[in-house]
Amino acid sequence: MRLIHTADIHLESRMSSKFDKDTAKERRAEVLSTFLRLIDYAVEQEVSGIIIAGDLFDVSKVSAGTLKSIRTAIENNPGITFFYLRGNHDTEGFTLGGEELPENLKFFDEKWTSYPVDAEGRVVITGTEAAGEIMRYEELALPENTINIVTLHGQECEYMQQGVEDCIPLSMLRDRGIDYLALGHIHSYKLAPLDARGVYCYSGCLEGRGFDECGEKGFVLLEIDPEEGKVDPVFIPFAKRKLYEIPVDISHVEDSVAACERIEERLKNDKVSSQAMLKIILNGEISVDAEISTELVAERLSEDYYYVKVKDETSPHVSYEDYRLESSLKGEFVRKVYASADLSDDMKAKVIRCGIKALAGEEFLS
Ligand SMILES: [Mn+2]
Repeated sequence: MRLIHTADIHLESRMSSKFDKDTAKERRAEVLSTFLRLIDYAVEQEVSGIIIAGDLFDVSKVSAGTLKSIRTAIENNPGITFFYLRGNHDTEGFTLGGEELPENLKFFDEKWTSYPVDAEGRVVITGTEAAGEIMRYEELALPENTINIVTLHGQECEYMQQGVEDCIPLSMLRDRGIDYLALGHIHSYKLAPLDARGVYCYSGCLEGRGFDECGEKGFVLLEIDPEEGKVDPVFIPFAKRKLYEIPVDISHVEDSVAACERIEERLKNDKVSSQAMLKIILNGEISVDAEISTELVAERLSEDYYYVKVKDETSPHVSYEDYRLESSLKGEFVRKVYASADLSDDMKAKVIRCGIKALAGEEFLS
């Protein structure tokens, strides 16, 4: 038997502070599309159930279009049961509007609720939406002889802690008969032992929604053998796009074109897909005379990659020796700043970089 464990899809997430308007809009459609593709995958792999361990939605008001797409996908696949545990970002979601809910959509509430997955009841999914309440852990009672999957949404902690929202105290879940603890809330995949019998796992999100969610994203496929009493979790990378934050050292580079070449070389070496979303951090020491435009670099790289953002974290380097004998105004300026006792070396370099640009008649930028 197969189950899927997913979480933190965050449908309809605005992402407006992360990307430009058009990219955010396209990304919202991609997140929904990937979730629907997950259901197609479940059909192909003959998966019996999909556990959604919280944060299916990101906003309190879900658009009718998104709700309808999800409802239809659930209704069209009666062979798959959807176990939907609401997280801190979810709202009433489907229950709004008073329409009858699909039979293959199961909810959890404040109390522990259990659902058998197979007809014989050998595999049972149990969950509560009140992960932060200590009482819930004291009440948990699971049979010894079934495969017990428990789902919760919150932050793993060793002990119950004050001030941690939706704290999941692992110490209270050990030796309670759990085979697989399907968690949501943390957006990166993590699988670790719980006790001698079981493991706990965060599936992570399905798609990265910003550069704080870089790397491989996907879900967990559970291969379950009820005869042997075995649960085998496998992480399946599934995101349409990967996000990367890549620091590139552009020391001694003099212009934007050369900077692009250095970056492209790095991206080719790292085998970064043209479908990726990239945040390039320029670092290293560059000459105060160098002319590097982050806008131009981003624009050029956008020809080859889906989305590129460039941040300049280089530090200016001044070869004072070059200016020592220069009789121009520029030489005089550099020598004056260099001789200043009140400025740090870094500040001197920054002042010189601005001054040289101003003397060249350019905008005073930084
Ligand atoms: Mn989340």
